Amino acid sequence: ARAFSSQAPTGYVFALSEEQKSFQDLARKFALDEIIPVAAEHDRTGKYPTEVIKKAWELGLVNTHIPAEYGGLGLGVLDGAIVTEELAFGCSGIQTAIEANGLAEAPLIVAGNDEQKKKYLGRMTEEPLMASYGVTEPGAGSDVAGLKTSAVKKGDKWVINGQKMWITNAGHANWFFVLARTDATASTGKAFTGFIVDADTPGIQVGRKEINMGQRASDTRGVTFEDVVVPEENVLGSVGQGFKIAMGAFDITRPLVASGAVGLARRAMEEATKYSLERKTMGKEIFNHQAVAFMLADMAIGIESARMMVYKAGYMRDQGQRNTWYASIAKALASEVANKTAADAVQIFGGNGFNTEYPVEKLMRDAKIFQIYEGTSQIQRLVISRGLADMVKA
Ligand code: CS8
Ligand code: FAD
Repeated sequence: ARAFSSQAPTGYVFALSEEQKSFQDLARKFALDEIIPVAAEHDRTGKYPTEVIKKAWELGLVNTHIPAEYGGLGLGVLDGAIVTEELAFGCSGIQTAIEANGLAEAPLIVAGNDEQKKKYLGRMTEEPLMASYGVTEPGAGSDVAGLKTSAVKKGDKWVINGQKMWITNAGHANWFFVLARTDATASTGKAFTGFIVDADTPGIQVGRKEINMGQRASDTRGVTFEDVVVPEENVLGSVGQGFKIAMGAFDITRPLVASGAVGLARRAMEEATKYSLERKTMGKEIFNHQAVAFMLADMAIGIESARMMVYKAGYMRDQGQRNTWYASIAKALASEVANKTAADAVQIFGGNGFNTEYPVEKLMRDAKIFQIYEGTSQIQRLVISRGLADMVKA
């Protein structure tokens, strides 16, 4: 029997491993040296951060969860969350561009066969390429089952027609994951199929870069598919399985999106704390007005709790446990913490907070999307409340 020792953890383990700490240090240094100096400029111009992504790719900070047999580092979701928090601390627009690769790759990790993984994940580790996850459409975002893009089998090929909207990295993608309806009458769980589609396939038209409120370094576009021919070998999993594959991807990426929100919130908290220790009113630093100090304390409460949920949701996925419910809790919580923290940081900066010369107005604009993409806060609550009903029924 194992001897009980105070060194041997018997319950929850809250410590990061040495490897996790070294990734955290690497990503933190990268954010400070390479992201923060250029973030405001990318925000202002909307220029895609190709150079930053290339450098991050060289250091292994992109595509972190591609398995080792396909050339990646094979990091877990929790490991990825540690990296993502640091990148988002630097700029969540640049972090989203990087993480959208992880989202495009997730359906392949969930359901791809060896050939598909070798071909499409392998190339991501050989060159700094981008990829996109194409599910949302102009008429269907929250209601994935309402999407209209269709794929019809013709001989040994599939022909895709339809329109996708809000696709991150679309203007730079080498390939797309595309979810399309393949059965007009089957139930949701059997009606859709996931495809890997090379971006240079004839019939694909990528729209203009959308001008968004925040995360302006990231590239978001509509994509039209007109008689796009895809070979049978690019069907992911089996025909009809696509909805579950697309949802399964979120089990990996919602904790990571939540982690991005934590990183943004931590940046806002640090900026606001520094500022509050310098700015004086009524004869003292505003930090020493309790109304201000308590706003900062609330930021810490939110950030520490949200990070715990991120780590738990990531850890569960890494252990092979179903984490959908926890991923939704992490995503809903972290995105709300990010929005409250960024708005309060602007408040603490006063008039300066409203000005583009200071860093916090960008954080407030960047924060909003965390409550919308990868499932809105309402959709997370739908998942969470349905889970509650299932628990009571079980
Ligand atoms: O439609 C679902 C939903 O999640 N909607 C939100 C959509 C969303 O999150 N979109 C994000 C797009 S990507 C994006 O924004 C990128 S942001 C930029 C990059 C950022 C950096 C990473 C829903 C509303 C939750 C559910 O829809 P319903 O139509 O009610 O379907 P259900 O009845 O729940 O499910 C149908 C079948 O699917 C199975 N299912 C559901 N969830 C899962 C998971 N894994 C596996 N299978 C799943 N998680 C479910 O069990 C049903 O199967 P049956 O066999 O029919 O019983
Ligand atoms: P709608 O679904 O029309 O929702 C409108 C409002 O109604 C929301 O407040 C919503 O919460 C609420 N609502 C809807 N249904 C319900 C319900 N059943 N109960 C309660 N409230 C409800 N998608 C991709 O596929 N790939 C990407 O890479 C990608 N990147 C994105 C990047 C950006 C910058 C943006 C803006 C979006 C991106 N998206 C992407 C799409 C994103 O996931 C959707 O915008 C999001 O899921 C919401 O869908 P919608 O915009 O159609 O809103």
